Amino acid sequence: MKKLILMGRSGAGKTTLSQALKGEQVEYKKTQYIDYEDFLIDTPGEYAENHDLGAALCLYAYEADVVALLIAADDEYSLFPPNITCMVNREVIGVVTKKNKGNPEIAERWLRLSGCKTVFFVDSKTREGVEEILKHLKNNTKPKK
Ligand SMILES: Nc1nc2c(ncn2[C@@H]2O[C@H](COP(=O)(O)OP(=O)(O)OP(=O)(O)O)[C@@H](O)[C@H]2O)c(=O)[nH]1
Ligand SMILES: [Mg+2]
Repeated sequence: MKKLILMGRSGAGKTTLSQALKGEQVEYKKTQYIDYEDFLIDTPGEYAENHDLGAALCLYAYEADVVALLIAADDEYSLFPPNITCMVNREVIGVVTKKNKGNPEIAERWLRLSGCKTVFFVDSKTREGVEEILKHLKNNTKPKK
């Protein structure tokens, strides 16, 4: 199983997605610090929202095999600049959360503009699309050390 780090603004749905990926009950819990457990690294949205803290996210990316950039379908803007994925030498996937709300196509376009080649659509509350991400993490073979 590849290790995944979740990045995105506060409220994008990182913690809810991590609960769904782990098969836990979905319940609101504000992320106060970088939460490093089993195959998931959950980060507080403030790290993506603040330029200086954003540098820490780049460093944490090296602790993971795959980086996920999250945008909710009902977000009004994207925090991620074009081609930001080149900041890390890890696979970067895009995840559109809250896929049954707002405009998932626009969120997908923002993620692709930022450099994500693969984009998943999820609703972590109903678990739609969650299995596809798990399959993606299981299918990829880990690079040899
Ligand atoms: N319907 C729906 N609601 C979601 C989904 N993901 C998250 N939410 C809701 O959005 C709110 C914020 O979700 P969180 O998972 O706490 O967001 P976060 O990105 O971890 O936020 P920070 O910890 O502040 O960085 C919660 O009320 C969730 O229930 C989703 O896929 N579908
Ligand atoms: Mg959180």
